[in-house]
Amino acid sequence: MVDAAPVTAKKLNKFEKFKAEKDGLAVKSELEKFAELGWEAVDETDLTQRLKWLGIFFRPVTPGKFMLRMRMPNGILSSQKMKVLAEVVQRYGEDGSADITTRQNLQLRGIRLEDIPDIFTRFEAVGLTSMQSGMDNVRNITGSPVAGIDANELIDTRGLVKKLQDMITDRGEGNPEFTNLPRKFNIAVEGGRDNAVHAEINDIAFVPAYRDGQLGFNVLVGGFFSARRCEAAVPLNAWVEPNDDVVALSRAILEVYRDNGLRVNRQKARLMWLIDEWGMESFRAAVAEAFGRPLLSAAAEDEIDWDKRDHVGLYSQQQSGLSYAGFHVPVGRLTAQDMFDFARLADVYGDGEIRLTVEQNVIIPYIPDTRLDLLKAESVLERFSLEPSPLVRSLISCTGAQFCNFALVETKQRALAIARQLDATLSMPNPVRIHWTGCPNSCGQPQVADIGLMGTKVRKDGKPAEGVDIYMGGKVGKDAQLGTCVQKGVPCDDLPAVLVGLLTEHFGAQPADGVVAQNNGHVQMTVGE
Ligand code: SRM
Ligand code: SF4
Repeated sequence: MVDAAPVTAKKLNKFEKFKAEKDGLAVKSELEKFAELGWEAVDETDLTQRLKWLGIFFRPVTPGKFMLRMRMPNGILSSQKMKVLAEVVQRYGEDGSADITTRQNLQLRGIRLEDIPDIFTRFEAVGLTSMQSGMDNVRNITGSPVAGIDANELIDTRGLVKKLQDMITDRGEGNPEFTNLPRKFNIAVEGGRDNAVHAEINDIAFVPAYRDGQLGFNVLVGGFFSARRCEAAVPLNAWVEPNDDVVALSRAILEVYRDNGLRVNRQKARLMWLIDEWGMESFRAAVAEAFGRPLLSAAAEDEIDWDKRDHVGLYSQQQSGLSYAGFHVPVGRLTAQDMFDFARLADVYGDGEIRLTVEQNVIIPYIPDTRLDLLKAESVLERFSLEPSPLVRSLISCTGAQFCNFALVETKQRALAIARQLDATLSMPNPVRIHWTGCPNSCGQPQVADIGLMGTKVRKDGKPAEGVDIYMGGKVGKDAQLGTCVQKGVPCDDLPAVLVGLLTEHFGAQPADGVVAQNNGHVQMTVGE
């Protein structure tokens, strides 16, 4: 193995320096004090950085109104948990809302620091945690949103994902073993045939594969997006049984990364940079050593052989007589009332369970088929449709300028307005996956989209304006592939017309009934329509 160059304290980047001075987890014992002091009096690094170790994000865009990022292993929560989260959001009135994230998780908005001790007490009572959900920690661990209910599933990932989270966070208490990684870290465990979790964009991904007739997981490593570089995960050439070995191997990879990952340049600190520096063979050897036994070589092929499903609509479960309902949540945004409504639907129609998807939607499982007609008559479906129009259906958006200080453009509201406008004008043979992301950090995953839109600054009519770079070619599910940038610097005001062109040329869009085609069959759409 190539030794990583010794890093002197002087060479460490500023994040490494403040982490070395005081671990992020240390602020856990100071929350009461911070609550008494008020946010203005909290040390700046504690306020703007270390609190993120507990999932508490200071928002420079809305100072004093924090974002709280939860953990939802495998995207699953109970109606009881959802009600607690809704109550938290409700107390902040108009400032309170929640977003379903691209890692099948929830983020709460409008939170006041003085309420955090009480909020955490309520979380503990129902088994919720926000521990280690930000900064140099492992993010929410994703799994198939239909684990345990999908008739065609290969491995039920729910228990494994929960065990992984418990290991990494010491059951939500905070685990100092893994609070000082060189950078953020993503793990996904796929148990189905359709790669519902976007395995290819995770630092570690487990994908189902048969080895000598036995079902387990092939392991991929190093997938990530950043402003500087985006890479799909590559095979570790390893296979594990679907048991505690998943946890042990993840621990081994995390230890190797923690102890050897590059910490000088933060832009080159994600796992793939270490794999590049060492070469895959040396990396694999180090992982095997940490694992404590030789790694089994990967199965020749994995079992991902379906197109990716979005789970929106009604579907039969593997349990006979039961169905799950996939509700479309426009750009993932929920009010407190919406959260109470989903909790009620889960209690009244299902068995109290709620699931979230990486498409920022909600699934309610275990609905007796005999109750489906009643469910379909619910007025909630006017907001959260089971049959949304094709472009709105597959729309994803990151947070954007409303709350995120990295954002170069407003995303969610604009994304929704344009998609609705296009749905009204075009007839689409199939849904087209449009992903919006407000800046090159790529939280909205434009590289996995049919059409990805990445916020940028442009000039229009000689004046600065909001614009996007356009990505195309993202393929998900079987043989997933990342898309690439095909057009730079399109002003957002011109975007509807540009999208009509792309949708017509590449995705079979036709003018909707009553809309007149112009320009050689293209639907003409003018700015501000
Ligand atoms: Fe992200 C940073 C939001 C998924 C890549 N991301 C941020 C911050 C924390 C920046 C900040 O402090 O403002 C954003 C918080 C804004 C806010 O107020 O909501 C933010 N990221 C999000 C979410 C909420 C987008 C969404 O609307 O769904 C997603 C939360 C997931 C979760 O539940 O934990 C989110 N972020 C992603 C993903 C997608 C994924 O994981 O599939 C990526 C690309 C994949 C990856 O990480 O490899 C992503 N976020 C980033 C990066 C670039 C990382 C890098 O290596 O450079 C940053 C910036 C950073 O870490 O320095 C970032
Ligand atoms: Fe913020 Fe940029 Fe991430 Fe969007 S992509 S949430 S704008 S950091």
